[in-house]
Amino acid sequence: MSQDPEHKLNDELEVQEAEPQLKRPPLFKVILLNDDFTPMDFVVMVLRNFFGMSEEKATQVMLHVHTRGIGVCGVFSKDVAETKVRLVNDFSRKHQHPLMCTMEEA
Ligand code: TYC
Repeated sequence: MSQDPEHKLNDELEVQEAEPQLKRPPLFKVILLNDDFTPMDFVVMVLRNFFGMSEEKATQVMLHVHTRGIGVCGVFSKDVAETKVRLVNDFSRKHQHPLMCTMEEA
């Protein structure tokens, strides 16, 4: 048997265990901001079309944003949140409304 430390037998090898993979991927809140110009109907339409809300839920969220200044449209993975923010902002600009959608880590 070799005495060379580089050639240990298998049962003598030290094995470093992998760190447990416990971290879940971060989630992001997609947020709508109030402004004085975007029509309420347009905001309700955005919430229905981009966030799958019912008319009732969309109206409730729109009124929350209108009165409180800010509100959450939903919580998503980073990729999905980024895409929703971009689609909503592009859609608002296309219709010449200043509606602002943004995101923050949940
Ligand atoms: N404040 C707007 C108005 O009075 C309505 C509005 C609601 C705009 C929510 C943006 O995210 C918003 N027409």
